[in-house]
Amino acid sequence: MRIQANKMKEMLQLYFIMGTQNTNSVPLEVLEQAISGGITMFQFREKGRGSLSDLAKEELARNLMKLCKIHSVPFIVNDDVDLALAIDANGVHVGQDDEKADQVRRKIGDKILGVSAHTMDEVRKAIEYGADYLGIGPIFPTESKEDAKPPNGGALIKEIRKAGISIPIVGIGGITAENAAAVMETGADGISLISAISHAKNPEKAALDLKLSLLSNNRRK
Ligand code: TZP
Ligand code: MG
Repeated sequence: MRIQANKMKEMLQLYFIMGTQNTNSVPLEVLEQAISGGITMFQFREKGRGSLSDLAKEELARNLMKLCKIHSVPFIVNDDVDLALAIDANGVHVGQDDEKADQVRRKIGDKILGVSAHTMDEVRKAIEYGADYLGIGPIFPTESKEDAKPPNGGALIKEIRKAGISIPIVGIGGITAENAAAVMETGADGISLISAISHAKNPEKAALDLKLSLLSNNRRK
């Protein structure tokens, strides 16, 4: 059975994304602290300068996933459908330049499918192709993605909601505890981020602060 939208929205609240290239510390330790701080989902995104490949990548994925399993944190693999299937991850996230979402959906069955979208056209296609959630961004400028588009994600989330589309949405790009509430106010169900946790001196505290900023947003609603 495909994941239900309300359950998906819960998982998206504080969605941490990381690969070896995003930290100078030990990835397993950073993830452990992020989990202590209250992240609700994790994406393994091993990509770009300094990233691992092949067996080393798979081994790290397995170790990070084991940690997630112990703490009941869903584990999503970026791009690499074969890896997600090989290790039986909870799902896959693909961008517009990756394998097409309908093809990924056929391969992964009922696992979670996340799709990045930057236009209303891409949003509608992703939904038609079977996305369980959309990643929309960048909301703010980011240094974690070299080929990132100009920030406009906030406007797109508002447009999606204005069109009456209720699919689970997570915002991405330059999100911090200071601006998280503004992202939620556009109509997002959660925030996803790399550096706010992976580059933090204290990743546990960083995750906690993000969590608190979401809670204070809920109180205002
Ligand atoms: N896609 C759009 S922005 C981004 C990705 C993967 C990077 C987000 O990283 P950060 O450090 O939270 O800005
Ligand atoms: Mg991708």
